[in-house]
Amino acid sequence: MAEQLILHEYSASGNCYKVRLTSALVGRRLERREYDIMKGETRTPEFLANVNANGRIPVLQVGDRFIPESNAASFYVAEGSPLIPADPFDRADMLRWMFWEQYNHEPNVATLRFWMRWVGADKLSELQRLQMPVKRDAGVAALELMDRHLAGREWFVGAAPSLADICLFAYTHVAGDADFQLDLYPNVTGWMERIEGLPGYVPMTA
Ligand SMILES: N[C@@H](CCC(=O)N[C@@H](CS)C(=O)NCC(=O)O)C(=O)O
Repeated sequence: MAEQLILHEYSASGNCYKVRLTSALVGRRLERREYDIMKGETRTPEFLANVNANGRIPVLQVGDRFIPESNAASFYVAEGSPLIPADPFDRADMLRWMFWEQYNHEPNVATLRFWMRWVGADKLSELQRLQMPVKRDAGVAALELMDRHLAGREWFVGAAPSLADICLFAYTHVAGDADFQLDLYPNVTGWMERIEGLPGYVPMTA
């Protein structure tokens, strides 16, 4: 019998969507447990002691073990599927894009989305207000780089969809929530349509 997978999550989070979309694409069942991050439900002593000492979701529970970090959790779910390239160079290149996503894309695009749509402009701290233009420039640079990379290719790595595409899709397709103009990046929008056409695709709201 396949092991039980439980996703500890907040469904509006793109990081959590990565794990859900991966599991839908590879046909692995996930049980879902919802936490309201706006109420600090991932910061309780119980959560910190038993689920993730880092106080964040997503966390994938595999039996009685826990994997925090969206890209690591998605990797676990995708292991053995065509989303993980067999070729060592392509596999490393996939990881390159997943690390890049966490350093250059998510801290800018996702953070701005959270600040603008969840926290609200009037509730931002002085520091957050100062950081907004820096994050916007960095987010635009990330989207531009993606658009250039996708010129003349269908997927981020090699000739087939990989986990890199899924991890990059999660916050790219909702970048409009943070007022990024996705229509400026035609290669990115074409790529997003290809992901939405993959067998098993589920939208973020599913
Ligand atoms: N690098 C982590 C980031 C996780 C993260 O920032 N999670 C946010 C939601 S997207 C969270 O749990 N926020 C609640 C909190 O920090 O209290 C990942 O990729 O999973």
